[in-house]
Amino acid sequence: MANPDQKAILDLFARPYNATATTTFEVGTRMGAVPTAPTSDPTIGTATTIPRGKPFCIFARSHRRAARDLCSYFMRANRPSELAQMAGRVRTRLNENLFVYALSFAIMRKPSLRTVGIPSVVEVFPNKFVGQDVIMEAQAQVNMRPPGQMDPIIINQEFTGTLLKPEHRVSYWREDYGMNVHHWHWHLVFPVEMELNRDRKGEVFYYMHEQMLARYDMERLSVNLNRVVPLNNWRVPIPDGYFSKLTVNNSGRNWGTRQDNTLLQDLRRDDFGFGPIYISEFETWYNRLLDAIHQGFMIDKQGNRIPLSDDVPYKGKLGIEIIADAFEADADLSINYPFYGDYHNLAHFVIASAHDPDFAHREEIGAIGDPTTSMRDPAFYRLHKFVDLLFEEYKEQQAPYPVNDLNFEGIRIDRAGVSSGNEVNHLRTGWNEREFEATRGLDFNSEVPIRLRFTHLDHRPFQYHIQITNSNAGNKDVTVRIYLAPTRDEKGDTMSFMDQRLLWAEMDKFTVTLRPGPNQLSRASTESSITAPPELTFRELETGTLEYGTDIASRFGACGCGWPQHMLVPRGNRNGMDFQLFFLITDWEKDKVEQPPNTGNQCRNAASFCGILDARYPDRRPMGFPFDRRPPEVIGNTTIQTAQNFAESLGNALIVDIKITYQNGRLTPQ
Ligand code: CUO
Repeated sequence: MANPDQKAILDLFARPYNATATTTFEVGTRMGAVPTAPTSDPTIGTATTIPRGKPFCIFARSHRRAARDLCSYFMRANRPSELAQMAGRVRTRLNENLFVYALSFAIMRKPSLRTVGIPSVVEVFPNKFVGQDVIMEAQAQVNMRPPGQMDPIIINQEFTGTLLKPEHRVSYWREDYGMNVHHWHWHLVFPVEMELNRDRKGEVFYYMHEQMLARYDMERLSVNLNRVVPLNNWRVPIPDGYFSKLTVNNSGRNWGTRQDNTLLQDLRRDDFGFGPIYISEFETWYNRLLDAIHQGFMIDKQGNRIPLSDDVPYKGKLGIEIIADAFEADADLSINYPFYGDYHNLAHFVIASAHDPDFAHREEIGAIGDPTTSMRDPAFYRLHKFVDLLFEEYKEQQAPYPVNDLNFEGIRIDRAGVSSGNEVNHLRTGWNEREFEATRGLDFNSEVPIRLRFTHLDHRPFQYHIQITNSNAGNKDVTVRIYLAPTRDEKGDTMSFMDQRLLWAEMDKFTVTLRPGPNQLSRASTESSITAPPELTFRELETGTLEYGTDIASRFGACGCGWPQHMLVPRGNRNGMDFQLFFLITDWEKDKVEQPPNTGNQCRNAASFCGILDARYPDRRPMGFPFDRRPPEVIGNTTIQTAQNFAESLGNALIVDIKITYQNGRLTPQ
């Protein structure tokens, strides 16, 4: 049985819509300036300004302020039981999504509260993962079937559209529950304007989203789609519409939809506290950011020049971090928020409101407005590709890494590869299933579990094998970095270094000690530096034999943030698609980071994408190293034109050709 604290907390996550209240609604100003009028309960500040039943959108500044107020209130609790009491007192007056966000935030942030687990968001808000038809079918089963006879409800991968639209070929990826869970958690642990300045937050924003795009493009190439096109012209319509079929609450109210060929328009959503925000302002902000990149400095509010460089940090920050804080944007961290604007956050909002930019039709915003659902919309990737273009423009201004930063004297990779069962350098993908229960997230009573069965891509587990010779006299601590990219472009041609550069997806990164002489390393795919164990369900948390005081986060990987393990490998194709694995060994002496004492043991899963809670990002190199920059023109006698040249010119790197074969059916064991 769960401990009493866990039970009390789970009760707060269950049936989020099953409470009634009225809330006040306040109008803000341009850029979503925060409401200032006091609310009836000063302890929770502006938290009650978001009405119940409406979307909660961290991309809107007024909602971020509401979240900050509520989180500060919850953070006063010192024990889960105290948190449960405090949260229980205010719950009925708060927007359901805001409430769950702030409750999760406090449990994640405060070590003394981390003795309880957070149930999977799939079970808290099933309506953000399955369509209204599924919820109605569940309701029908509850009403009509005798108890004990409920079948799992199958979530059809075609539920939002058909293959008539080419973009739908990757909907299984965009609409994967695990990807969307990851994105919700990522924004929960790297929040904007929440009074916590996580180590290298802006750079993680750049890197995690850049990696998402690399993986999306790998998936697109697997299904014969071209790589995603950046949304660089807001004056022409967006060809691809999106109809999520999801609901924003339990009364069947839909997220806003976007028709094909919708033109983005100036924003006047006073329901979110926005005055007019013009498309032309985004162009101005973007041009200012681009100017800064090309001039090598940004301008702060006093008119000072703030230099941008990834080699020489400014007040401890790399240039990529300074740009990302201004571009994401975080008003508390931006070097000059009024000047560089709120580009990325508000861009989510402009796309989310394209169908009703002035709220004339009283339509809800689209799914791209909530991190729990935004990865479903094809426009999300077009927007983020555009965001990434700017970051890449900056990265291209940086000098190539000097060769002595890339090579590693005395360390040589002799051989490397992967094995899966008895197959070598051949990975296989197919379909698998996972069930969740929707019972507690839905607003009707059922004595038997309502099971949702999701189909998802998966792969056979595999092992990396690396043979390394250490010709130094003593032991060497090293970092092993492993990336994956497709070998060929859309035309079937081998890619140049610069073309393939943006497709390298991190697969793993770990430290190990090499003895002098030959070393044979093996590492399981399940240990990846980007993935996290699945979130815990209500049932697992309820029936777990967790003792009071156990740190659930460190024992069970309940931290949530992390790429889903089942999406680690891209789909590939039926004939066996060519990919390359890139292995690089670097010196831990140059990579290591001094951590604050007695911290850093919690939530280490997926550290590459999610950092470590309460600790510094555990790798000193710029994120994406070495592919974040253009390569040196020449290494030794080799002119660097491809990643193959690059690896061959460094003894401590190796490229291995592999195939990924997709089987259109259930993933079979070895
Ligand atoms: Cu994760 Cu735009 O930042 O969605």
